[in-house]
Amino acid sequence: MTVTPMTVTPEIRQKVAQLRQQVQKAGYAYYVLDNPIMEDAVYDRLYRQLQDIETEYPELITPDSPTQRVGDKPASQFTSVKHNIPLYSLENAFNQQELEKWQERWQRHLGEVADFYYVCELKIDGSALALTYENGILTRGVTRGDGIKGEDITQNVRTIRTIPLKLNLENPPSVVEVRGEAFLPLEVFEKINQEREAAEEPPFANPRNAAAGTLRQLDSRIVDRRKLNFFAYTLHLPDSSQLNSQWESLELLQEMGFLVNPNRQLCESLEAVEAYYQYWDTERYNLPYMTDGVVVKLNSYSLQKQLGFTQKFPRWAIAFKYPAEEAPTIVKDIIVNVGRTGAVTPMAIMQPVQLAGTTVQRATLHNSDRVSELDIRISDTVIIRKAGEIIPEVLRVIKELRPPQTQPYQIPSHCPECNSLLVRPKGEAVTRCVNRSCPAILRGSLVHWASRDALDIQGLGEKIVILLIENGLVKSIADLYSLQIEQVAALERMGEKSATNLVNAIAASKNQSYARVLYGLGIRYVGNVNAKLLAENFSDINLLAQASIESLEAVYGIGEEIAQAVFEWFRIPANQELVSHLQKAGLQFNYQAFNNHFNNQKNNKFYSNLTGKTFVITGTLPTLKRNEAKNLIEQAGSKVTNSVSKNTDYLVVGDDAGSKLEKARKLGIQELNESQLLAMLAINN
Ligand code: 1X8
Repeated sequence: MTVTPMTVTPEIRQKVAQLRQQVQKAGYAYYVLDNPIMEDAVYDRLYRQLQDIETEYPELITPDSPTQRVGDKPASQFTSVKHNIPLYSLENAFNQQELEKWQERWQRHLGEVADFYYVCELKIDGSALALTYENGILTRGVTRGDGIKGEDITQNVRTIRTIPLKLNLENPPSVVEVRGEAFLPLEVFEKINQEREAAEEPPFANPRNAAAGTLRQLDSRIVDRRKLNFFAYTLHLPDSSQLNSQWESLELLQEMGFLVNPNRQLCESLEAVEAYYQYWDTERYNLPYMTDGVVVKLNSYSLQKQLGFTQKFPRWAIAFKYPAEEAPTIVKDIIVNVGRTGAVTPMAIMQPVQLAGTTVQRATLHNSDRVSELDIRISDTVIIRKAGEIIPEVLRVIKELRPPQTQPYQIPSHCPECNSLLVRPKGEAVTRCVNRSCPAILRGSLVHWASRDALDIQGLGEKIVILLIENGLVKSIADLYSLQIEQVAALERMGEKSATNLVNAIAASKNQSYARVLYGLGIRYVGNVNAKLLAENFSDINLLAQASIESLEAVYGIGEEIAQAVFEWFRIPANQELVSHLQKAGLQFNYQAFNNHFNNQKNNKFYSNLTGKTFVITGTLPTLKRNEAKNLIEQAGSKVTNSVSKNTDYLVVGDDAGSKLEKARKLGIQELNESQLLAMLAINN
């Protein structure tokens, strides 16, 4: 069969323009206004239609099409480019006095100023970006860099849904430059850190580092999944006479389609600025993103112009920072902690100190390289830092305050828990206890199993875990499920009531999802996000246990290292035995079983004959076009319909699935993703 190229008719052009406008408007309402104007399913359909036409007529694809946010291949590197206008940093004020001094300074510089306003904005803990729009189209996104030159990360910037690909302006100027802060919502930040800890990678110290790290990812598909966001705060137009103030700029940025932080305020005096600062000092903890201060700017552009810049800073703005969550203290001892994977983490034990609202007396030193780098010693004065929910860390040692006759610290050669020789594989930062029966490993595994994001067993904390192990009641995770109330009640400081509660909580954990169970097993690199991915793609633990490295890697989001780690975990006989014991105990090891109450179904639908079955497809599948999926299903003797009803046997679910998925879940219809669909079709052919 020969394919004749289609000619683009005016009708098609018009249809594409219309679809783009609809999809763009819906995206704007959803992401920027946080106020959706259509159902997900309707959006899906429009997006899909647009995508289909663009596939058929690639010559119609434009860079501002809403389908063009995520690139299909990673960049090999980023290029360094010069900023159109340099990015200055801000002078800091740490207290009221410094703020007043700043006001005196600019007033002295200007002479008498009749009246003025300040604009107060929240200072976002993120990474600054400079965006260039040419004739209204986003053409460049650059990191701050050193303020003169930055890295061109346009491909990554395009994935941020609150950055318009096209400005909402009737007659856009030839060049518009927009600046703002790219940031990670705290929820995403915490997820990323959990994943990193599961992978034994050091967590990001703060959302700023995490945002910067994400923006420098070469693969824009990964950036896309990280859900960066962006607040715009500076606007440069070619004709500077068009704007009179920062406040007007913010309003225009908003009209142009940007997300502008709503918590801005015009202030008539420094007193008003201080009140704003005080208000947000407590209120900032209720925001879904991190702020570390208030940016105060003189509102009037004419005053800004008269003041200009020093070598480093604008004279007309200042960052009024909240006190750093850092504090000095003294090291009393350095110990090592053996984790559930056998990894040895050196920890500093310190004189208790108040930090970010809590008393801190332990800080992580990460690994032995970090210990050598810091050259931390017992009796040293150190600065510790706490960011978000992370364990505090030692930031630096104040060597000037070191007393005489201290000794450099050396990581012990033997495990403090089981006394076996510790090993540090070549090229790795982590020192490990490799004794499989080290009590520290069992203890850590049980604590992890019971933790909030795993099986969430209330009352099973470290203290109880230690008691259970010391009394020989628990030698493996599976033993938890055969604990008797009397056994637990006999433990120190355990009554009948708390023992009953604990045994009940353990029993209740049998209802936790397969994904949580997978996470709880503590497989290296499998944090809760990866656990979900694995559960969705290998609907049953036996499929996962038998999966090849290639099929694991074929899951979108599962990389080589994770695939390798999962594969190896299931090759270890003790792990196979653990899974089998947990299965016998009644834990969930099946995705459908959990979601759709197929527990009691004798013949698993997954492998059944497909003749006469009814499928519905929703969302965008990763590789198959909808028509291709439909053809394949029909070849297997099933039919594909458009809407979900009680007669639907399977719902094939892609990205951005909408109301069909909701309805299917209500009806308990079995869900399949693309790889499951393909596996099922392969089995039936
Ligand atoms: C940095 C930041 C600014 C603002 C918010 N967050 C930041 N991190 C703002 O003006 N709203 S301005 C700025 C800078 O100029 N270096």
